[in-house]
Amino acid sequence: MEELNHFLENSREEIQKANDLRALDSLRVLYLGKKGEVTQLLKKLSEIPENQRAAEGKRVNLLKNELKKLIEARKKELHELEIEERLVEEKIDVTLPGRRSGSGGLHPITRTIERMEDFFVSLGFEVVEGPEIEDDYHNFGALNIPEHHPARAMHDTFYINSSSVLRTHTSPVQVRVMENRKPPLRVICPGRVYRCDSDLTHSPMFHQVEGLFIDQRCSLGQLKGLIQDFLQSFFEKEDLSVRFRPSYFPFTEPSAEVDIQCVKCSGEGCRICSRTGWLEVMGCGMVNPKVFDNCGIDRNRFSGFAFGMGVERLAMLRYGINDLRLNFDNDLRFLSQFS
Ligand code: 2NL
Repeated sequence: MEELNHFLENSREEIQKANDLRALDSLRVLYLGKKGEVTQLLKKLSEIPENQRAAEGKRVNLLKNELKKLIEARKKELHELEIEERLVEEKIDVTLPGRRSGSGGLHPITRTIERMEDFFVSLGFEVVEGPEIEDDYHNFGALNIPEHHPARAMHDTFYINSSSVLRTHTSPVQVRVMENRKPPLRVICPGRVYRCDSDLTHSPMFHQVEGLFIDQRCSLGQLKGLIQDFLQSFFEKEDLSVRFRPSYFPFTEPSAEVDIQCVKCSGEGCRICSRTGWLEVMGCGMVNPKVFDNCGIDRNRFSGFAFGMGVERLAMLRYGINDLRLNFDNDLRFLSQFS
């Protein structure tokens, strides 16, 4: 009897010491399992003299039930402890501000294109897009760019095969519009263009926005007014100075390049404008009648003007981006400044 009491006290301590359900279950197996100590005791009852057997059996059964109770109680305790621990561990402060998922923004080039489109759309222009792989005729021939013109040279144009190129400007989109529709026409053509040229200020892929206006009587004065309004709106400066310098493009006659007063030094002269006070921002002109002939528009009934600009250059001037490559690196440290 003393032995059994001793065993019970020992077990009680061990059960109390069990720190998790797995340790507790090991004890249960040790005491009450098939080969457990109490089970062994019950088996050994047969070796006890018959007159003591009933009393001894009762004691072992009591022990067994007591152990069962102790283990159940400890199990409950451990369960409760575990719940308490989890409550502490998983406690959330619902008054803390949430972690917001960052929202992206539009790329500065996209934003610039949309800004340009918005201006012209507000004046009744329609945005038109076209293929980036063009045939030689739509990219060059129809635009009166002769066979020997430097723009056709191998070093400027990515050739896909002898007659297909990556478009070097978005003008072929407008050629297709002229071929397929009847004037009056007002279209604005944004998109990717490609030139085999890569250095600090040239990227083999860049973006252009070109515009075309065709009606019965179009004047250079209308073109100048439209371009000046656009640039003053784009740079948000009502009194921005704009000047037109005579130039040459095969597809326009007369042609002009457009300068604005330097956005950095306001014309004082600085590094950005090479001390001239002026920045070249686009080209334009009256559509060359030869282009009308090529595209099936009656040169005697209609006249038109066109213009083109590089998006990267205008985006960089507007946002103060000082390295062309930033536009193509997709570095979030740069991009997140535009969201
Ligand atoms: C520039 C100059 C220009 C055009 C583009 C054009 C298109 C057709 C007919 C006539 Cl279909 N002209 N486009 C005209 C003058 C200038 O772009 O410096 N672009 C970046």
